[in-house]
Amino acid sequence: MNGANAALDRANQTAPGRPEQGSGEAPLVVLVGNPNVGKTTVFNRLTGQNARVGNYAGVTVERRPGRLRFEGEDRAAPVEVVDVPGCYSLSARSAEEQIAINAVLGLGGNPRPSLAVAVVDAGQLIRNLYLVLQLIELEVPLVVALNMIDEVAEDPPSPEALERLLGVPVVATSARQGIGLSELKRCIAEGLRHPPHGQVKLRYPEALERDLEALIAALPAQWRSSPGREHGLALWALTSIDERDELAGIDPSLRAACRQLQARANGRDLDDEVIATRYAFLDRQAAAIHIGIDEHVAKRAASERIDRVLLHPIYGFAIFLAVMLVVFQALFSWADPAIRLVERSTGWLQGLIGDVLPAGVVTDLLRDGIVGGVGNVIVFLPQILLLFFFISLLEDSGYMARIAFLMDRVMKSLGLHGRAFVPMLSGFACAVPAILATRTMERQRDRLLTMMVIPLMTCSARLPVYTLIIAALFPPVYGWVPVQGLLMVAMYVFSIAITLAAAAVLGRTVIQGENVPLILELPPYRVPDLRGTVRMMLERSSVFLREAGTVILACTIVLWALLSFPRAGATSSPHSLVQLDKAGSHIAAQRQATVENSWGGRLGHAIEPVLQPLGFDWKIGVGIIGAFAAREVFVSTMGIIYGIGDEDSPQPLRQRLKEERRPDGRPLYTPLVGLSLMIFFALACQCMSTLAVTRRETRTWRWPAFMFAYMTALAWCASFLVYQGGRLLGL
Ligand SMILES: Nc1nc2c(ncn2[C@@H]2O[C@H](COP(=O)(O)OP(=O)(O)OP(=O)(O)O)[C@@H](O)[C@H]2O)c(=O)[nH]1
Ligand SMILES: [Mg+2]
Repeated sequence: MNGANAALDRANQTAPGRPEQGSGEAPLVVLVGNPNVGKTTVFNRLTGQNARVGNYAGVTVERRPGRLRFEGEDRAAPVEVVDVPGCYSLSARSAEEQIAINAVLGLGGNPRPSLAVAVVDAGQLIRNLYLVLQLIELEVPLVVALNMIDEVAEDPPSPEALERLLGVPVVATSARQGIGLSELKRCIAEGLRHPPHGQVKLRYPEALERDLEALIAALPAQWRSSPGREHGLALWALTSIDERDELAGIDPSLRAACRQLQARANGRDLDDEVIATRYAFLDRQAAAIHIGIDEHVAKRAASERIDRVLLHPIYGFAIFLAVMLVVFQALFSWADPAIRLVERSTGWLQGLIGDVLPAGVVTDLLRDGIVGGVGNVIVFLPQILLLFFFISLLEDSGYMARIAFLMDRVMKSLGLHGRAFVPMLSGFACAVPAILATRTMERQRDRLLTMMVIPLMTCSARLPVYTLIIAALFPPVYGWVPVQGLLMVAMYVFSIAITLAAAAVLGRTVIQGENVPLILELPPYRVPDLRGTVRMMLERSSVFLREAGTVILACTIVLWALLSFPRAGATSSPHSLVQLDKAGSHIAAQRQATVENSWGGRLGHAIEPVLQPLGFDWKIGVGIIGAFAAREVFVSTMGIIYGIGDEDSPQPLRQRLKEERRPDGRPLYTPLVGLSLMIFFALACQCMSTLAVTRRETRTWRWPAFMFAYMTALAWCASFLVYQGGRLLGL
């Protein structure tokens, strides 16, 4: 017996909603609803979790469980609550909608929930109720959360009327403001005790009803239940099962029956008959549930007026660039005091360690490896926090969705799926969730193509590297031009351009296929929720610090060891040291010799010939090797390399790089080297987690291997062109 049938079977044998019968297993409540109606916000409120929320469709792409406790109520047993991706109906096609449907119906190996909480947007009730009708037809025990009630405060739909219409409990909520949630919890508790079933009976066309009878006869034995549910299942099968669906575990004879009906349809559009009947019913009821139309029209008109400017082909792009410039200039100037503070404290700590602890390997490891290496990465925490602050504002206001919409024209002209840009934008934060976000695309080909190019977007791990290079090698302003901010924007624009170009090329060669039109829904503009923003910043900083404390720390220690052993004296010739007269520079030179003669130094020298054409020396080479584990390791490695030589006067790393000279007194690192290095980091595939998640999502090593190869080759070639081109121009 396959998974789907087993699940439905199990559900049919045990009465749903009687969790006490189960051997102590927690009852399961699934949150379901259209995209962007606030399911995750409700989920966070019910469980106290911090799941990601954003003002556009398709934020949640995974099934996420949590625990609900009814404080002070008779039910002390925890209840499992599951948040799922949004879906417009139960007959959906994309991978992420499939996750939602499996969770609600208990298909694909999921347990069947004891209760579903349908979250609906009070401002878009008719469209949202379509899904609710489907759930009722399938006799899913249901409670409705009439969410976003704050947005329609002047003329709210009536929960009582809705309750009468549907026959299930309806609670008006504002998940964002925390209104109506204890009432919702109470309803959930009650619903688990006495499963509420809806009362809607739709009249489908005669011919369709006859088709349904044929399908009911073909339902597998395990799906037999009440006549109402069988009717609902037949309807669901008719509109969901076809050649292209990816439903796992559907009974073959049911599949055959569906195909036969669809083939015999004779020009009738079966889907359309079902959809039209449901909408006709909802339209008839609109007046009864007091759907206030006027206010929404006014609100929408305001949104549209703003959109006329922000989505304008010229002003729209200009504003987008201006917004980016402001964000990145702010990233530099606002973060700077905090960065200095962290820099000073690491320097102070290094000095302290040197003073307090006796000289030796352990002290060196602590001072140069751990504090010097990881400290140089933590320096960037303020900036990462600011970046996430801005991303959160852009997402929550609804502007991110507009950027995606703006880009849609460009995307189409390049032959790309319009939806691909939303995951690409989340690549600004991190490629890993961005790759998961490709699940919103229906076709495997579009997903694959998008996944292959997402790591080219400027993720937050590149930020420390760019900042270090820009701050060390470029002036803050030139005249009145904000050089550093502009350069950063240029790096981001470059990454968008190269991502699109790579997708266009790959889409015509390695991953071919024709495009499908985009249906991108623009969310209404909303005032960003600062509580959520702050929570997200806290969460991101804990992720960043955890990574700094684990992966980066481990890599840094390894690199420190590579760069510190074998120790000087054993390898450096005594003659060269005798010539140095001053004791201080003697020691410094000796330590630099240690680094140069260490295993790491030799490794750097060994790969220097490959990197020299790009303008990089062996020190950068060592940093690049480390960066293949995680990009930030580049910064910590440079911190070690430049820290080992001079612990008497610890200086911020960017200061050190700025003052580094060649023997003839010219600066060692020129802006051209910096540019070449940034281009390298923009393009090279230097992230183990990205490769791992690509492997997981594509279920083969072929694609991550391809990703690694093409990106790294691209990085080398582009840096080569930049450096050699710059040299030819005399830079
Ligand atoms: N005004 C208002 N906004 C809300 C409310 N609930 C959620 N929001 C906002 O609506 C947007 C979407 O919220 P999410 O919780 O991410 O919605 P979702 O249904 O999980 O969305 P997907 O995961 O994309 O399907 C966010 O900007 C929230 O801040 C509410 O009750 N009132
Ligand atoms: Mg969500």
